[in-house]
Amino acid sequence: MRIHSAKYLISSPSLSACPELKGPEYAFIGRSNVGKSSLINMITGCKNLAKTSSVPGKTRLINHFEIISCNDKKTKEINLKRKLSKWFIVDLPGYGYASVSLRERQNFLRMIEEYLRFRKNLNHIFLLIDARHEPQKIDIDFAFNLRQWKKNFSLIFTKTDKVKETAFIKNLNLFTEILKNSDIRYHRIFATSVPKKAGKEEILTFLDLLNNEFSTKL
Ligand SMILES: Nc1nc2c(ncn2[C@@H]2O[C@H](COP(=O)(O)OP(=O)(O)O)[C@@H](O)[C@H]2O)c(=O)[nH]1
Ligand SMILES: [Mg+2]
Repeated sequence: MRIHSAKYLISSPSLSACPELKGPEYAFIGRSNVGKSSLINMITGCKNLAKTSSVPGKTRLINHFEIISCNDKKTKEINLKRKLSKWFIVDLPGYGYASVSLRERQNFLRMIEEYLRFRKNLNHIFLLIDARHEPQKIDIDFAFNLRQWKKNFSLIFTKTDKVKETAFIKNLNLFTEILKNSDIRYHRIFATSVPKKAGKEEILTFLDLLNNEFSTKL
């Protein structure tokens, strides 16, 4: 799959404020600063699509992006229209940012929960985990929530360029072991690095598959 275009659509303070959209939607969720926005930019090939920041806690809204992709790499410009598909990416506020008040954190979580549980065209969730750390309770708790809400999700380990491979594999195994022991099922695992552009093609291929499944569901 090739990205034809990607554009910012809208930022919404709640599920009810989100626009009704036709087409599959994919949410990227994880701790504040885990690399959600950077990853969205890498996948779409648009450097400044989602706002990234070294200061955590910046995203406070549900941010929608509209993506037009083309399935056939060899498609000539003249045939392009027929092969294009429209889908959406959502950049969510990070959970667990300590420097905002407890009340504010709870409000974010409530907003995220409502969105993830009840968004009609949400086709898959990507839970982002920082590859540098051993399993963090807050991430495990979030995976628990996803199971409880009966949501399909995949894991993306981010910032793999910042950790030795042996340490990353250890962290990954510990994490998946905990999920396995708790009977939490996930679809796929991806390892990414934004500076190395690692994981991009794998995620795009998976999204293509999910897009096709979504259209047969209709
Ligand atoms: N080295 C490295 N830094 C990254 C990677 N992904 C994100 N970052 C950095 O981590 C910080 C937070 O990224 P951002 O995408 O804003 O995180 P978000 O809060 O989850 O949206 C920024 O300074 C990014 O440049 C990565 O794969 N490798
Ligand atoms: Mg962000």
